[in-house]
Amino acid sequence: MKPSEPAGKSARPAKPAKGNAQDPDALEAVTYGDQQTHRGHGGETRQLSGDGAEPMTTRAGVPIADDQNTLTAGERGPQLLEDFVMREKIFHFDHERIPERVVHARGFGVRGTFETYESLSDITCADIFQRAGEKTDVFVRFSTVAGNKGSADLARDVRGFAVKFYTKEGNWDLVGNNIPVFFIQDAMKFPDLIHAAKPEPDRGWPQAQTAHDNFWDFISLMPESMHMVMWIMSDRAIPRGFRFMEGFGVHTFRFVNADRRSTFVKFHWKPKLGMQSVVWDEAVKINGADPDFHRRDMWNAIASGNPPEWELGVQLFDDEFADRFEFDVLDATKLIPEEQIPVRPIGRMVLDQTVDNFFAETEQVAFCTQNVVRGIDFTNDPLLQGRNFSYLDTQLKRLGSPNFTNLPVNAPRCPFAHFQQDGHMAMTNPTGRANYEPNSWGGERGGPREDAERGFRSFTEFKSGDKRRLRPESFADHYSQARQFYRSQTPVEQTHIADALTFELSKVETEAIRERVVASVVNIDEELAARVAEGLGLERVPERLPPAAEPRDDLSPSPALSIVENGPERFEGRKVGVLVAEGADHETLQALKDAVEAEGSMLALVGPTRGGVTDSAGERWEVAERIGGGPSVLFDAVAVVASEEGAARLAKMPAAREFVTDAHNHFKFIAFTAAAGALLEAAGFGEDARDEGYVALDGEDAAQDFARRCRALRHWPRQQAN
Ligand code: HDE
Repeated sequence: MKPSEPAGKSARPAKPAKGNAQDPDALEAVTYGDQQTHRGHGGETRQLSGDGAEPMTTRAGVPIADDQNTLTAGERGPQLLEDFVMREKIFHFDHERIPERVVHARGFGVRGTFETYESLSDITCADIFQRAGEKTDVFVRFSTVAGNKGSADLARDVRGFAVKFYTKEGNWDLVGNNIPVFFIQDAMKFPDLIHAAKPEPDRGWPQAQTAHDNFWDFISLMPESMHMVMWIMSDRAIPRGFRFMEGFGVHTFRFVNADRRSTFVKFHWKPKLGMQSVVWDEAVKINGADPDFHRRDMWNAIASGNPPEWELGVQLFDDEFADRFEFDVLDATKLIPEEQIPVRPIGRMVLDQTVDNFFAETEQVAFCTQNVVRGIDFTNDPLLQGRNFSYLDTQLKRLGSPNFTNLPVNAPRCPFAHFQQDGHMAMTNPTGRANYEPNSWGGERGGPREDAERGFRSFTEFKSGDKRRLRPESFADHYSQARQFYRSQTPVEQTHIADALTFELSKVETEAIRERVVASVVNIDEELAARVAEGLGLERVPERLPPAAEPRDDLSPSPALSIVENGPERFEGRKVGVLVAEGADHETLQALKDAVEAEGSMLALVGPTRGGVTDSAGERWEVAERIGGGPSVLFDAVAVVASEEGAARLAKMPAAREFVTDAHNHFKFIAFTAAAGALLEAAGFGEDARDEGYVALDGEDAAQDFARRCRALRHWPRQQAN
């Protein structure tokens, strides 16, 4: 394999053009050479000269003289079977696809480094956590769950957050999500859950959406899913980008130290840029305007030298806590509130490299929950145990060979040696005489040996019992934490949950299903159920579904569960979209750019053409998006900078009016020059309709004030005022 190239090597650094922070992915200057490979008429192809390029070859390494025309007998004659160049090319093309992942098909992978803060040798002997400052390569794949590989990024969905650590003692895969709980308690129900969420089998839709009968039918009959349902109806399911998401290992794992002492552990990833989500209407529109919004956001952040960063934190606890905790720590539909066990930061991860090739890495990366290393172990969580079978199994189906660990993205970066051999694409067969053990061949011929000292040993835990199919009683409470989650949200977020439930259930055609879900919600919060019932036009709130265990009312709210409560302190890493017209005021544009960049954010101009605009001082600014192609949903905050004449022109453009209308409806901060007022008015936001989220760019510090205000991300009082 080619050694991995440093970040940004393939994507050229951004041109220092004013006002446009986007990496233009500049092309090298190209010239048309005189190396014409056409043969006769019709087959004419303009070739780039490709100075210094290596010769193109077949897969057998034979240089190719003509990549344009098939071998034929005579100018207009039949093609010849002997044309191995053409046959090989088509043969390989025919086999380019592999099965997409049955879940998490749409993903985006990036590379980076994990750095350990301090030695954790007292709690785990995992090599990665022994030395402060230890750096470990990682590969991370973010994903949505329900949609196909080509679905849109902003689906209302859980996001996968899978991390492969290439440690010095083997690969450790922490295959998590951006939500700390799961729908089901037993892996046995996973195929049902996914079937219900995916397109319905007779009609083949909907794509990447849970807003349909089958999904809600299943949910209404599986009360254990209701805690997770609160999360997927919340803003967590429509993140602003991967960079703004938390990640969770979900299950309770074990750390095991050198003395074989075990500590329970739950893993958390905390984004340095803080959490952020979009609003639903915005998500729907982003899917149309830029279905690749999340992957583009990540790519651009890395290419522009702003790699995203997360802290890895752990909640550590012992048997005594597990016994006294209100719920079973083996139940993946429950979390441990951070207020009960604080998250202790143990390291940081910086993702600073895009992949060289999407298929080779992102598509072929094979995460396996079974990949744990010495010092990290499983618990008896039935979901985790089921996953340990599924992930290995699924790789064979997708990658087609038990040798998938030979692929560079999956291969350990530490020495490895075993007697496993052969199979499709065997590349690392043992080389000595022995391919079995025990053997009496010495030295290199004898091959590897077990290592009782350094080898992985399962934590010894005594368990016995009758062989039965039984859900533990301790898993029976399905509603208490759903209620705790809902009550830990701010009113703004509670409204989003009520709206999301109403939206999703409105798409359900069968009234009985709609009612059954609301009947289940009654167990969580009656007021929420009443809001949804009203939104659906139900005559009354249905009788609650009888719960398996009475929901508790005594769990304290957990502020850590709210996104709005835990907003970032800075506007860093965000993007301001500035709607401009020719002749926009130079000073204002410059002040805005300086202020936004001082916050660590980017400014992108949206103008009449991609050709750029000239400001009042005659200076040329690059335009990142054409009006109509760059709606305000693509930005975190917006500004309108235009002269009177320019604003009058903008006011006549539906896309420009919509730019402002959407920004207003999505509660964004809106800065504007006095002259731009004409556009605001045309969009229906005359002076009387403007709230505190509007910032007039009139005074000396106005631009700075705007940038500071943007730290709140959205002007939520506008939502509350509606
Ligand atoms: Fe997965 N899951 N899962 N899952 N999962 C897969 O493995 C499965 C679950 C998660 O970016 C599959 O390689 C079962 C929980 C992520 O490549 C498959 C159960 C959590 C990814 C599979 C679960 C996850 C997957 C499909 C119930 C969060 C994407 C392709 C017991 C902790 C990894 C593949 C990537 C992928 C099975 C539940 C996260 C089919 C049986 C809980 C992030 O093996």
